Amino acid sequence: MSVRLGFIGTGDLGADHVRRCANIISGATVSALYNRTQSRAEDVAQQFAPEARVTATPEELIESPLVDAVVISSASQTHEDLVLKAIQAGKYVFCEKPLATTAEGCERILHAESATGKRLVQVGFMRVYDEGYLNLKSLIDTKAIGSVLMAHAAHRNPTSGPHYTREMLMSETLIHDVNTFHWLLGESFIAAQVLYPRSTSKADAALQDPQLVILETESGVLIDVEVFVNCQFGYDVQCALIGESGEVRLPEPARATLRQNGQNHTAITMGCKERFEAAYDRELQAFVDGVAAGKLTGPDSWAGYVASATTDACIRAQKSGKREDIRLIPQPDVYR
Ligand code: ISE
Repeated sequence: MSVRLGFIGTGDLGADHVRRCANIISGATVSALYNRTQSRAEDVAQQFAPEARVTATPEELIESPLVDAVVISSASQTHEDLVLKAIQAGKYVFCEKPLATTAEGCERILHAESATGKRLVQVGFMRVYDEGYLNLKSLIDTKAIGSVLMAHAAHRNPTSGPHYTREMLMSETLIHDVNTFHWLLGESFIAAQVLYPRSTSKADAALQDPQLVILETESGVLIDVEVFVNCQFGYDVQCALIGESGEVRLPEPARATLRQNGQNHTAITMGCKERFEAAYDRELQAFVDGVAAGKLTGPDSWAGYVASATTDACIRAQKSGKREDIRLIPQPDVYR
């Protein structure tokens, strides 16, 4: 039987998720849509799922008997409330990152979900489904480079748009790298520091773009991440880990090289939807399969909490200019 999905938020990424669940994911049906601007939800329904019901409120969608599971891609500030409502309704929920805008918000979700005795939430950290990252993970897990000592990463976007704030560099962008290292290394972080290189003239000076984040893990691995959201040239994600007996490096996405006019070109993707297209397909397939089996397997609320507790510390470090400690609450049993 097909899993009937209700989508809250049908903006750019939300509409893309509707498209993939209607056309690509097996075992799923798009049964309901909600968007703050209703006409947008109607257009997306028209395009990909004409049979789906467009609801007047997100609550109506969550409570609808037509919906088995909820997919949230609305604005980050709405996530916590909507996830809590889905948990209250006893429904599985896929929520785009961040799980909540603060670690305290994530804690409220951890409490509500763990009180039900089972996992209901999957967080949209799509990189853990990317083939290149999965390759890194298996090399690290099989100790191909021995114990990891340090890592270098870069997270670049071509442009950020006028709405982007200094804090969002941490809570919306860096958060992916934080979750990636949490998953790759299987450990959390104890401290964060933020350094400011010379700012680009191609973004508002108040953004202070780019920034360099230093994270320290529980076992002492040091990680530097360049976050640069107005690099101009592409959506570019880099990651290398150095161990006692070697280095592992994230491969570039497979793209043919073009030799022409005395040059050798390889295209760089320009956005996350293109760079991580296959990973988005796999994460939603995993969610639908998890709902059908009654057991979710993707990134859980604990991963969402660790990521937000860490980016909260980075935001404190942006302001203080100091090394900020990261302290986590005990991990509830349901996430072990
Ligand atoms: C956006 O929300 C994403 O999730 C992208 O992956 C990230 O690169 C971008 O900086 C965020 O704004």
